[in-house]
Amino acid sequence: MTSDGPLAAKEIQHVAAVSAEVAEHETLKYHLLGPSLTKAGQDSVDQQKVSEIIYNASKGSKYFNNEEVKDKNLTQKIDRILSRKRQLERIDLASDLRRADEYIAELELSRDLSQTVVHIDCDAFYAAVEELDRPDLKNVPMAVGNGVLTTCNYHARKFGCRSGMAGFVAMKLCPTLICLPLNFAKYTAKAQEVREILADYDPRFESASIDEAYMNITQYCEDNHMSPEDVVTQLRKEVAEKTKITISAGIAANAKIAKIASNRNKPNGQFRVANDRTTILAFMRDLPTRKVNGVGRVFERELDAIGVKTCGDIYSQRAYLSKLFGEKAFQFLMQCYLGLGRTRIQPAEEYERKSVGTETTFRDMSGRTELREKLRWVAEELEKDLARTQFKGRTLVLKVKLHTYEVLTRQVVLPKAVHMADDLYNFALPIMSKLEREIPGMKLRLMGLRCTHLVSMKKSGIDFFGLRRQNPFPEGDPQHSSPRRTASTAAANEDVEWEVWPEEEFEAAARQERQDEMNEMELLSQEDQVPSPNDLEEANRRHKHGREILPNPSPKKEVKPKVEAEEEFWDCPICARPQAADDKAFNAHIDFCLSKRTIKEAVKEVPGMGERVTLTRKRKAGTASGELDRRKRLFFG
Ligand code: TTP
Ligand code: MG
Repeated sequence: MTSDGPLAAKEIQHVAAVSAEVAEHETLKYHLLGPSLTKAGQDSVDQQKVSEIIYNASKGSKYFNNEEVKDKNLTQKIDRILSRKRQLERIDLASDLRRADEYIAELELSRDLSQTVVHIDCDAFYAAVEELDRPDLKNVPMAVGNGVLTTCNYHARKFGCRSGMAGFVAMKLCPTLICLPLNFAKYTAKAQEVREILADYDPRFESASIDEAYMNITQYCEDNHMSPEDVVTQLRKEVAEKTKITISAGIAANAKIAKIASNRNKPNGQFRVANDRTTILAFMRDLPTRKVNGVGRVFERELDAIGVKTCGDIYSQRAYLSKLFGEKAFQFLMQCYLGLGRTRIQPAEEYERKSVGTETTFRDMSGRTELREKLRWVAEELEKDLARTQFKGRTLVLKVKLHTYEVLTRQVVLPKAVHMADDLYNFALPIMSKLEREIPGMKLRLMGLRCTHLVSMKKSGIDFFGLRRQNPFPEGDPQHSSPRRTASTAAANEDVEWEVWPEEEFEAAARQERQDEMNEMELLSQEDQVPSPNDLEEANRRHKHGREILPNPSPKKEVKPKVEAEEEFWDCPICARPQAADDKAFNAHIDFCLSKRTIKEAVKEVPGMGERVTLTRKRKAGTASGELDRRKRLFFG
């Protein structure tokens, strides 16, 4: 060792410490860029500069400190993932590799290229609606929302402003930004005008939020002898003429790709990914993972750490994914790599809900009376939500966020299904009191109540297996949480595990991540000022807004033939289940049953796959049969 050896070692240590700090701040700065980093209209923005401004503007705030803690935790989690990966690299993963390849083969069998799915999304929606009343704001940077921006027009986006950003940060990026207050009634009315036009193209379109929807235009193209591009051009033109706002659209073989594609030519544009396997694989290959609905900020960083930056990178890591991220993530990622997604599009109200809940954020609150008043208010909100969705809950979950940002949830199984505010309050109160005893002087900044194990209050119907649903959850049966699950259980069928499609779960998780970030941002914007009750009310409405489910309007252009007869059913000769007495639907069902059998036989013939098929039947989601069952829903809705 030379004489300056010890010094060099110290220097190295110092440099390492500094670079670790720099790296830490880099990830934090990236984190601070916010939930809507992938929003359209920001290609020319210098994100480095934006992140510096956000960093400096929020430094020292409670929000900043919390983000710093979250970022450190994530960095530690990533270190654990990497060390696990290093361990795995030393062992033989041949069986995992084979399993992944078999899964790919199986997914390929489920690939459905027969449908044309469109995702439409209004451009800068709230801002566009406001501009109709204030045309003078069309050509200047403008945003909607005061404490936190809900959106901004494309001029403002060039400065780095975007939804989910604290207003005072946005003003630093663009000092001339004009911020308008929210007016939900106007946005809801305009959304309804758009939806009325969509119903003419696909009466069974699926609203995904206030300004976006999925449609299946296969039938429309066929009936009108038009190409998908022409149909969508016509639809966009019609929306622009009648509602005076513009929409963008993505056209693809499934919902996942259509959603990614609708962002490609925003604003006022459309993009099609052809229904062709090679085109789809090429499209996914270079796509950054974050562009997929369901990959949020956290998952993006975890994937990046193991070298997965694009969906194409997933393939080379396929043997590790299940062990590093779990089976569901493995399935979801393989589907992303292959560009597979659901083709079933249905009115949002037909989805079975797993839970109904509400939560509210506020400035630090403590004290027996205040917390009880807040709990009462939350219970009343939940009663409204349950009434609208027509559910009662058998389990009640209380969620609180402490002033330290720690989130706690506690749940109770109820002796009966409840939906009234009094009951909700009375059952939640003991849980909250227990928390108060555990945490003396408990100070909260968020409180929420959620009902799970839902019991439907709706009338019965026929499910797509042809099984008649008679309000299937006897109130004393907490096991069966949704009509879908009971239908599955009652069917006692080997293929019924179709209901959990991993993308749904990942999309829900990413949505939750965005909402949590929006809440945090809101609190940051309130740190220096006392929000009025109005501000709080507005914030709570904003969180809910857009996820309200309204029935689809009826089509105006033509009355489509009724698909189902009211009370008559025919038995399917293959599966023996009753089906709606309608020629077309009945034939489609028989085709489906036959094709299912053919595919099963084909799968069995692939060497080494017979065993796999048996295994996958036990698995919850993403199986070939699962996809077919989904397709079947398309026929029967
Ligand atoms: P988006 O479609 O996400 O955004 P946008 O329509 O404003 O812009 P783009 O052109 O990129 O589609 O959301 C639709 C509306 O929902 C948006 O105008 C405001 C509201 N919104 C919120 O209230 N909170 C949010 O976090 C986001 C993202 C949107
Ligand atoms: Mg939009």
